[in-house]
Amino acid sequence: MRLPAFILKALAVGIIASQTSPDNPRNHHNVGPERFTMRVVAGALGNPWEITWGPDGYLWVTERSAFRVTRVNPADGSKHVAVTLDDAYQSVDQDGLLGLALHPDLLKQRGRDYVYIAYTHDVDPGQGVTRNLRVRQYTYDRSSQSLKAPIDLLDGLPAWDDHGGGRLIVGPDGKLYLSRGDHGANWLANACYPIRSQELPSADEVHARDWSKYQGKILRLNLDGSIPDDNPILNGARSHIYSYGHRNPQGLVFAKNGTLYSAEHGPSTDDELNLIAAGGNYGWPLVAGYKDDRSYAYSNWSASSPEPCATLKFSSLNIPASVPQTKESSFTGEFVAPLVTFFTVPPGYSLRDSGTATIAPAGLDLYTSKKIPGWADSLLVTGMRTGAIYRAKLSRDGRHVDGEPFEYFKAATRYRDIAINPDGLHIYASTDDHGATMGDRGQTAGVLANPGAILEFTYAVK
Ligand SMILES: [Ca+2]
Ligand SMILES: [Ca+2]
Ligand SMILES: [Ca+2]
Repeated sequence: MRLPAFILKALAVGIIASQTSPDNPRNHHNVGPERFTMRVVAGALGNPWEITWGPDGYLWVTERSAFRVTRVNPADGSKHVAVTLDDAYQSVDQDGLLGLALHPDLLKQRGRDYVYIAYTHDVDPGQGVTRNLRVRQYTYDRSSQSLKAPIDLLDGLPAWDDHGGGRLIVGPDGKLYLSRGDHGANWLANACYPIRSQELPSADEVHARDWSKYQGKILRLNLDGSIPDDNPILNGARSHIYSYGHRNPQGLVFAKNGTLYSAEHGPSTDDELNLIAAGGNYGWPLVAGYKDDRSYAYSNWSASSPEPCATLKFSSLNIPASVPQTKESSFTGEFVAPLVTFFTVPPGYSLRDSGTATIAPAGLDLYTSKKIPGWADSLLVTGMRTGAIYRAKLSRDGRHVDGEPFEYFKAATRYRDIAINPDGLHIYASTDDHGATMGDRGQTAGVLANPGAILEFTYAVK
C-alpha cells in the first residue's frame, strides 16, 4: 500500500503516536468566546493561496496550482478569472502561483491600476526542472475585468520544492515586500542542502544580479523591481534584502503606522510572529523562537562528516554523531526574538514522547475594527496543521503581544490565508485542497472539510 505523503512526512519526523499528548502545548487552547456563523463562499478552487480584499468589494485570489488570479464575489461566490498564467510551474505543495498584492491606487482613476504577483516557473523547460520565482506587474483593465500588459519586475529568484515563502504586499512606503523561504534545506528530502538564511550577498554578487542568497529572507523592492536606495546595508552591500534569518515566512502584514509583521513556519516547535525591522536577523537556523535551548538545536545535516550526508537517513529525532549540532545559546550574534511563538515548549520537552508543537502558520492579517469588542489591533494568523485561526492582541504601541493567543474556527481543514472585510464583521479564509491537519483529539486527519474553498465567518452580534 502506498502511504499518503503527509503520513510519510510524519513518519520521517517520528511523530504519529505522540500528537495527542497532554504535555504538548498545541493541545491547550484559549478558545475565543465570540460566536461566528460560517458559510462556504466558493469551492472548487485550485489551492487558493492569497486572498486579498479589493477596492471593488471582491476577494482577489491566487489559485496556486491552477495558475489563475480569480476575483470572487463574496456575496454570491461567482468567480471572474482575471488572468491564467501559461508559464507557471508547479509540482508539489509549495510552488506555483503564490503571492498577490494590489497597488493602493487600484481603481482610483489615477492611472495606476497595478496588480503584482509572485510565481514559480521553470527556466529550462524540456531540460529537467530549474525553478525560479518571478515578480510580475499586470495592469487591471476594468472594461474586460482582466489583467493585461505583463511586465516582469524581478526574475531569477531561486526557488525549490519546499519552504517557498512567496507572500507579497505593498507597504505604506510604496515598496513591494516579498518573503522567501529556506527551500526546506537541511530537512526531510532536502536534508543534504545547506540552509542559506544567514548568508548575505556581496556587492559584486548584487552587481551581477546573482540572487542566489535570497533564500530565507524578506525582500523590499521598488515598484519597478529595483533595489531601494534606503534598503539596509548588510555585509557591506545594499541588496533587495530587508531582513534575514527566516525559515518560511508565509504571512506579511503592515499596520497603518508602518510596522511590518510576519508569520513564520518553525521546525518541530517555535512557529513565530515577528515584528520585522530593517536589517534584522531573525535567527534561523541558529535560533528557533527564543534563544532558550528548548527542544531545538541546529543540526547541520548538510555538513555531516566523515559520513557524507547522502548516506544518512533523515530523522528529526535521531541525529547521527557525524552531523554537527549547535546549541542556540552558543550563538552570540544579534538576533530579533519573536513577538510570540506557537509554541515554546517547557524545559526538557521530549519531541519523541509528546510530539511536534507547531500550528504551521501561513496567512497573516491585522484586524483594526472596533466592531468585535476587544479585537482592535489583533494579528490573525492561520494554522494549517491545527485547522484554526489564532488571534494575538497587540499592545498599544504594536511592539508586543498582550497575553496568550485565542483560537477560533477549529475544523478539519488547512487555513492557508485570511482576508478581512472592512466592515469588521466578516472574515474570510482560504483552504488547501489536500494535506494533513489535526482532528478534534489532536490526531492527524487527512480528510479535509471544505477543501479548496473560501469560507466566510460572520460575527454573530448579540
Ligand atoms: Ca490575505
Ligand atoms: Ca526567529
Ligand atoms: Ca528556541
